[in-house]
Amino acid sequence: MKHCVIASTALLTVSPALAQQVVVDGTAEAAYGNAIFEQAIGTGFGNATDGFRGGPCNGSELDGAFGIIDTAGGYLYVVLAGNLETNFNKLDVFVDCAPGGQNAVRSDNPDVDFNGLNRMGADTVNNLPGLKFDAGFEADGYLTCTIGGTPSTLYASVAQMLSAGGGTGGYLGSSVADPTTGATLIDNPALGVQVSMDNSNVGGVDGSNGGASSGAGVRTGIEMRIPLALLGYTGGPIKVCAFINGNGHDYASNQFLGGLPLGSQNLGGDGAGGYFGGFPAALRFDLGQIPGDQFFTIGGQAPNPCPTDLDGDQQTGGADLGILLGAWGACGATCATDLDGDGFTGGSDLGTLLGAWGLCP
Ligand SMILES: [Ca+2]
Ligand SMILES: [Ca+2]
Ligand SMILES: [Ca+2]
Ligand SMILES: [Ca+2]
Repeated sequence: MKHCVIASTALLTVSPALAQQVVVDGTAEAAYGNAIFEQAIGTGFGNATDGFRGGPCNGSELDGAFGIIDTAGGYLYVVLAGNLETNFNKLDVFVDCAPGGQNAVRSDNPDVDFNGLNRMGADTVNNLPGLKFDAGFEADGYLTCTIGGTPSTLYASVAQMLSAGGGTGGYLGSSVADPTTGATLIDNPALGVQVSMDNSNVGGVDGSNGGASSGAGVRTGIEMRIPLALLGYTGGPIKVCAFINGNGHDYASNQFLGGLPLGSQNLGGDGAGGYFGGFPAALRFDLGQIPGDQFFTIGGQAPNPCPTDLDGDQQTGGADLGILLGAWGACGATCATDLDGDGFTGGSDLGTLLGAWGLCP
């Protein structure tokens, strides 16, 4: 049993008006700051080139990870930048945010997504291993989503991952086009969870299947908002392991956040591209045996060092001033120009911008 509170690490500072700066629409707004992790290898599950926000998408890639722990508002926000092919491939997301949990996935967790979580777990009857995480990563919660059909529809489920198995979980629902943002949105008010998909990215990594490639610059993909209370959050940084998986949660791609080493092709079921299928123990690889961390950590990063750089060119200047003046007044949904978080873009924000004029620190 380990404890995920790391007292020496400062949490990301968030403004009280964060909810006005972050909308679950599939885009990492400025409030997310820089990517925590950027993908470095080409996808083995198809380079996405279609460019439709909510329509069909022909590839799956995970280009970058963004996250915010909003302790004031009570939510974890995560953006997994990239694409999810509209063929019902899966995005599997594991969250380590509390003491205990599962370093080796069990097969007696809640039955969600056609028992897909437990399909990845160990087979205790026949003594076969399941999916195992890096040392020190003990998942407490699980979220999976998948997209397909006509029109393209997103589906998602969540589950607890308790040290001794059991727990609760269930289906979150299917997406509708959000009337405000146009995003593909699943809103589950009973649990407080929202999941959105923006599949418009055509940049990021290529389809070189393990070759050197960069996910830098992509800020659209799957965005989720999960109540910290639902996660059993106990404070400190939160670790996330996310990867693209096959239809039946039984054939892992090479798109992991944090990433796999250069040259890595799809892990499949055995870690080397082979397939087992069946139930459970469809995945039998140990991420602890693969170099590097196949997870990323939210919290403990420095806050955005240059929030006044609204156009991302590493300096605060005339273009940023223009953006701020153009947004003058009550804040819209994605209000990066509301630098003091009071819900308005106004004089105090202008003063902050002018005071930061010049190159970013
Ligand atoms: Ca967003
Ligand atoms: Ca844990
Ligand atoms: Ca791409
Ligand atoms: Ca590893």
